[in-house]
Amino acid sequence: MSIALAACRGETPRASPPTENFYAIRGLVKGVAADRPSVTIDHEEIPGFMPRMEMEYVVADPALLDGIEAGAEVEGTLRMRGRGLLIVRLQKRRPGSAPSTPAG
Ligand SMILES: [Cu+2]
Repeated sequence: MSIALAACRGETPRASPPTENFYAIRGLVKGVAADRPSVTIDHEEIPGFMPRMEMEYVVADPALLDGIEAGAEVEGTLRMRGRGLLIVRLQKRRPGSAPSTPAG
């Protein structure tokens, strides 16, 4: 049994990381928790991924929360790796600015 498993797994020894997907996220900040660090966002629909909802997202770096406070309109990038969600980019939206390109 263990031999069969080993053979199966040994087929391709390359260490491929879990699939990563990136999504643009936009919404209104409801709260910031610098100690986690995380941000709660009432976000717009993320097409093909999530309906509009309010939820807490962990951020990749506490520095991403600099200048972000409740009530701020923000946009950013959400990374989905395996089943882990992480905000890897976050910035305030400037009033009247054109929508940013998805490429960021
Ligand atoms: Cu969500």
